Amino acid sequence: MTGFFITFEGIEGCGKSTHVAALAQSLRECGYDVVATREPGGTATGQTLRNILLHPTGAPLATGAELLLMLADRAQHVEEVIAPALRAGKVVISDRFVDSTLAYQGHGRGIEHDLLLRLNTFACGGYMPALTILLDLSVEEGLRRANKRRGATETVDHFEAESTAFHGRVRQGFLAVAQAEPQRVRVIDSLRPLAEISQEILALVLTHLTPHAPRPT
Ligand code: T5A
Repeated sequence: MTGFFITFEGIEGCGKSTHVAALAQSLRECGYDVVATREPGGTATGQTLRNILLHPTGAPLATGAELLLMLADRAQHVEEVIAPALRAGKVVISDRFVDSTLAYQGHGRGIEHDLLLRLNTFACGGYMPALTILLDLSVEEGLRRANKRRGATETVDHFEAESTAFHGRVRQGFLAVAQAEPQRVRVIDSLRPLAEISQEILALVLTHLTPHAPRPT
């Protein structure tokens, strides 16, 4: 049996981590075997890469280095976590995946789209999400929420420190992916109460799951 692969995408502070956790819990309560994971940092190797990516020391990371580290994280993540879980028939939910590369390194940094598609294909080894939830929110509100969650003690990471214009391009990048692949990518308005969004996501996911990953007996 093959499992079902779901990804969550969106700008900083749009609510991905919150909704990944909520969906995983709801699906487990329904009897599904769920693996919740994230990028970058879904493996031990990936956690090391995440530290370099989010808090680089010394000179700023070159754009190409940033991209290749994201892809190294993904290749390891697919081989070590995602592929085995899907082969075992589990529901895999990842906080960020290929679309983040298209939005951040493509629209944000300006790396050519076709190159990113080819490199993503290589890093994914053929594993692509069947369903992607894009939590859409204004940049201002996303950064406000991210700042509030971080509090006074945690430092701003490399991406959060980018300009509002950068995050605006990233948001447009995600919306462009959704427009190009409306069957896979579902846009959810994230400027609503948490419970309302969670319910909508769960209902959407259950309509997709039923034929693909039957509830275990
Ligand atoms: N990256 C990643 C790339 O550049 N390329 C890539 O290929 C990949 C994979 C990862 C960084 O890496 C970059 C993108 C990222 O910048 P990260 O720390 O994982 O860094 O950053 P994010 O994924 O952006 O995680 P955040 O924690 O910043 O945002 P989330 O997970 O979207 O938001 P969340 O759930 O933590 O919510 C933020 C706050 O808002 C509240 C929550 O309670 C929380 O306090 N909230 C709401 N409040 C009111 N109403 C709602 N509806 C709310 N929903 C959430």
